[in-house]
Amino acid sequence: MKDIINKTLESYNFKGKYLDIDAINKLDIYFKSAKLRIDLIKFINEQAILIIKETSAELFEEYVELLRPGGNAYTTRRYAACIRDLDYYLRYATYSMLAGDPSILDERVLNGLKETYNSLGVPIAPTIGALNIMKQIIQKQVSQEAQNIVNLPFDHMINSLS
Ligand code: CYC
Repeated sequence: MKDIINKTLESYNFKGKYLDIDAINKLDIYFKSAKLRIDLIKFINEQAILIIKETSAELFEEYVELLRPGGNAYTTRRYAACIRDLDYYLRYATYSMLAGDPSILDERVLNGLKETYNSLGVPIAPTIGALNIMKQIIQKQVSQEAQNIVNLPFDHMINSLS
């Protein structure tokens, strides 16, 4: 799991260089956004259950067939797995928002996920749909500045599954 600080230091250490102005500027922006990131993830943590509820409601409204016999979220076990997956996405997204880096998502969520989903018949398009819905639900409730922070993990997960 990496954040923007250790990723930058690792790269400059590897080159054996002092941090240059690019690195300093990047870290300066990151440190200045610290309070915003903390407030944002605090807000998301408090709203997590509602965000997941709303995401699943919109997802199953858009893809009703998932809940019908033959659908991937049909049966309580699969429905619960789907809600659990939504919770994973949201929780790891908050870690990544705090870190300012998406590598946490690669390591903990995305590596091998597409293959697992394909082998279990979990449809990718509605999963991407759910990530977009979740992103928008959060975007609607936060400032413009916070929206940029929210974009990073969701766009990263969406791109990785696409
Ligand atoms: C299953 N989701 C799974 C499985 C994994 C994950 C590994 C297979 C094992 C299991 O059932 O638990 C995902 N596991 C993760 C992730 C992490 C992890 C992300 C990182 C922390 O440890 N079905 C739908 C919807 C979608 C869905 C579109 C919800 C968005 O129709 C999800 N995932 C879904 C379902 C299953 C699943 C239904 C069970 C599939 C089955 O067993 O038939």
